Amino acid sequence: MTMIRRTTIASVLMVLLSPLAASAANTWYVAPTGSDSAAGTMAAPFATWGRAQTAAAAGDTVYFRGGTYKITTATNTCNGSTTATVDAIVLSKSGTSGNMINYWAYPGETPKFDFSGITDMTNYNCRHSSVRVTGSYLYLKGIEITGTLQLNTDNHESWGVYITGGSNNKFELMNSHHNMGPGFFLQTGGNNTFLNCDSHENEDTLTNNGDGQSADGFGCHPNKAGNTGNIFHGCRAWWNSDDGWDFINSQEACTVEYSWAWYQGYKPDAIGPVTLQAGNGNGFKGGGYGDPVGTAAPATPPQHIVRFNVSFYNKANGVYANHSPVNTIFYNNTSYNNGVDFNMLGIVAPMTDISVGLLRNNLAFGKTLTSETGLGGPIDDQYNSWDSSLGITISASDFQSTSFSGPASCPAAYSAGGTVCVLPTDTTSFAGMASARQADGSLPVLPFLHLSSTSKAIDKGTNLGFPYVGKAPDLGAFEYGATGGTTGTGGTSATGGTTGTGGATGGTTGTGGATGTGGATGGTTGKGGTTGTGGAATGGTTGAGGTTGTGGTAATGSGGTTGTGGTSATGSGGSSATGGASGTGTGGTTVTGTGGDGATGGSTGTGGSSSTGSGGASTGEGGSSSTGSGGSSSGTGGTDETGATSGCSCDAAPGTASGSVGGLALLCLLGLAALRSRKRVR
Ligand SMILES: [Ca+2]
Ligand SMILES: [Ca+2]
Ligand SMILES: [Ca+2]
Repeated sequence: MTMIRRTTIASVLMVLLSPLAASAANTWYVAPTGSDSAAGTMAAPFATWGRAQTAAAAGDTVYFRGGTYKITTATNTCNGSTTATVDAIVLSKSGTSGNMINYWAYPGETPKFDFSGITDMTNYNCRHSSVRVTGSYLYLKGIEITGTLQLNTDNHESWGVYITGGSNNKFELMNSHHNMGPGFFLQTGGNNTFLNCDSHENEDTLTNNGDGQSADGFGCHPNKAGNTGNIFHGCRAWWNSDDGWDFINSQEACTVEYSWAWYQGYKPDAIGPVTLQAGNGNGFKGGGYGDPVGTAAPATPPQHIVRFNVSFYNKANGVYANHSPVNTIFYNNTSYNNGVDFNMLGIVAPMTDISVGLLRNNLAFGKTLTSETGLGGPIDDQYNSWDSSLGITISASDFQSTSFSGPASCPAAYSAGGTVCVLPTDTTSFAGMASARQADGSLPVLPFLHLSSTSKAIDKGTNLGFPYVGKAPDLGAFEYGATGGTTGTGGTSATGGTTGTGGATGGTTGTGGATGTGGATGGTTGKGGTTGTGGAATGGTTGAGGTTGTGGTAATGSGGTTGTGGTSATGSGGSSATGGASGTGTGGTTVTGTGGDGATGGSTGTGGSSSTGSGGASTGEGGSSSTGSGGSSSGTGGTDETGATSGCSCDAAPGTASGSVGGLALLCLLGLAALRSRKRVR
């Protein structure tokens, strides 16, 4: 009797809400022990990524359980060619804006995809791409990629994660290593975000122009006009045979920020380190088109952005203009003990050497500080540590620590799919720079290359529009006294929007803008957060536009890299928030919360609209004792995770339930759940 009644109610709901039912997100599971003929549930997971892709629709989440997925076949064959390309996994199905397809590690577990078993010489004796991304609006998180092979010497590199057409994708906490080619390589596509990813110990041993010549940590080479907005934030590249980051032959600009690179140009896992002659060995390569200028150069070459990065102990250059014909933008980088710390070699077609680079607030120390800066050309070089007008000479005492050493040994020599040498638990090797990330995925906070309290680099920079502490920005990547590190709080909870109602009909507890905090009130070590994504603004954590949702509560600012806590900050609530009206209530509108001393927190929070209520999209600037900004983030109220990162230009996470649609969808989901539970019992 009870069952009949439930069924009836569910059926009625389904009929009434059927136009919305299709949008209800599903969750799928994949496990090394699964089966592709299973239902894809937690209890009966799929076995392969491909099967999960077939099942997943826009808005769905696929969870990969921990363990090793040993891949031995590709989706195509070389067809007799030794130079064709075979793809092991092709992600060709797209999500949509606001409804990405999520491919995520199951929380707390590490799914490892190992491609070193694709050794069949009959079918696969050509180039390999392990995870090829042609789809858009995909969100990959927490997945380990390893073992991409080269099987002959007829080619350049193979590729770990290879983006050839996909746009608006997000790659977070991905770990790509021991591939015979770059860990990540973007060839075509725009607005792809790489957040907190690691790429290390990659070596293209069999590349036809020399062992190690092309295995970069991260390659960004968008080859189509309009492929803008590709960005790397909070990533690390170490011990790759070629370069950490390489932007050669790009039609549009790429950005790398708050990222670290070291030990490039050496053979992975070989103690010494052991030089690879063919491996270039640069930390950050800022563009260029080869020498002589290659045919790939567009009429107006893009200006790549390289800022707030740390580069050290790379074989060749820490920061390198790499024959760019225009001024790459180099701001606030720290470069230490590389062959040359800043090499600004540019070129004018066809092959006249010049000096390029828009350089501000950079900090060089150890070995050769700069080179190729006096060849003429457009170079614009001021407020850097080597600028004689600053009157300073940097020494070790300007840093909390410059102590660095490689590992004493590795468990195994390099091989594709081999063993990582320096584990996250090792806080000694590499000055701890390869050690575990913080809980939110941001980089660890360590004394290495942070400024000492008496550092001559403090306040020697010029204001470039980024948050800073004290009288002026410091030189280098780590602002002294910037607190908050990774999770700075901006001002004291600046509130954006007080009485905004999100969504009139439906939705549950929509929150517009969720307790954002920008700037910081104190880091763990009281040291500046270079990588602080303070106030990774969460714009509504659980569905926006609820009936009683408050629009734009507590704007989220970003402690950001140099965000400082507004100790005496007084967050002021938003004003004139307007409630939702019939499904399009905006929550937390037009709020200008002030957080922190002179910091502003939260503005323009909208909580929930009829379908995609965004709440608390706030541009909180908060929290620096002087001008630390609390976050320039646009929190979307409908997001289930984060509204937007701040301090960085990272993509916002996808929105899910929102406004009235969210409510209806939830009801519908309940109906679906009821139906599914019965179905699976069968
Ligand atoms: Ca190279
Ligand atoms: Ca390279
Ligand atoms: Ca300062």
